[in-house]
Amino acid sequence: MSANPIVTGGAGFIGSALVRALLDAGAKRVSVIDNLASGKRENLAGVAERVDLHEVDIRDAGALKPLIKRGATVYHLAAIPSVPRSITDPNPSHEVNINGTFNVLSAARDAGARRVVYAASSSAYGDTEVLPKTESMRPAPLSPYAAQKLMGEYYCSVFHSCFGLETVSLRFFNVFGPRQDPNSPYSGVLSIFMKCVLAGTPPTIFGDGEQSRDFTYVEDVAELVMRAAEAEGVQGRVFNAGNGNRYTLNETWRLLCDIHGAAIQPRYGPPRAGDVRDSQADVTAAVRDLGHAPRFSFEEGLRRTLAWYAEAERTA
Ligand code: UD2
Repeated sequence: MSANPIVTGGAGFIGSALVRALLDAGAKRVSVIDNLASGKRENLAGVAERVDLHEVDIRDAGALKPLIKRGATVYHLAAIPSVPRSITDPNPSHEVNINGTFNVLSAARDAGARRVVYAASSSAYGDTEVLPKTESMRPAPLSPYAAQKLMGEYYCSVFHSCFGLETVSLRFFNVFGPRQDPNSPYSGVLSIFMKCVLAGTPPTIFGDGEQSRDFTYVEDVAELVMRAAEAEGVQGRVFNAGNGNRYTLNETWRLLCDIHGAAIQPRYGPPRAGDVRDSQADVTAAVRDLGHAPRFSFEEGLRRTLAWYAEAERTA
């Protein structure tokens, strides 16, 4: 019998979407490692009976080690995300994103795991002169978070070259969708936009709103992550996990208002430290080598996400 897939951060927004996708794709059970700092049990509602949830912090190497099984595929998504949080309070994000990743890779190596798929970040690129951003460009992180996520990639590649552990790093590009928590000062911008449009209140846009992002729908990311676990000849490599488009925040807010039938002017505040100006993925390598095939246009992703938040508010 093959080992159950393991998802670190599996009670989080992206992790729980991946858990659902793995179960839909035929996994009997999924093992989740999550300290429930930002992850939530309710994110696994409806699938909890097929999930073994281990409330363990990846900084705790001793507790982590026995949970990684021989032959298992490990999806390493546990992290402290957020550019601004890593600037306000860099220590915890350093410890989780770098030391925790090292612990996951070490445990995977020691156990003889089959492969580790790592959630890297598009922030690694920083500001590039050319768009879209391709994997061959030199990384130029602009924040501790970006540096930490890049270090995780380097560790993945070195665990492959030095220890023979199969790893694949995917640079996630601004993932959005159902279950993204809008209630923290560090929440992703689209979750905040969703909350504002439903409440009829203006969001605060940091800067002039002309910064752009390649917003990627969470189900497309989950699908790509699973493809990365199976693809041949990609061990040790790094791929963009984006949609391939980019929208400014001003365009995005307008689009969301149009979808909802609202007309609300945003507020503007000072630009945020550590922010990247423009972000757009070249997905050529992911399409060619991983079979990446995003199914959701940005607008369709926005519609689905808005419907989910509206329903969550209605039933709260
Ligand atoms: C970065 C990464 C992303 C992922 C994420 C995890 C880039 C380009 N992207 O996302 O891939 O790793 O980190 O946290 O580095 N903003 C507002 N108002 C708000 C909140 C945000 O204007 O209330 C702006 C923010 O200043 C930024 C944009 O919205 O320009 C996106 O911010 P975000 O925090 O959603 O994501 P970002 O781009 O830091």
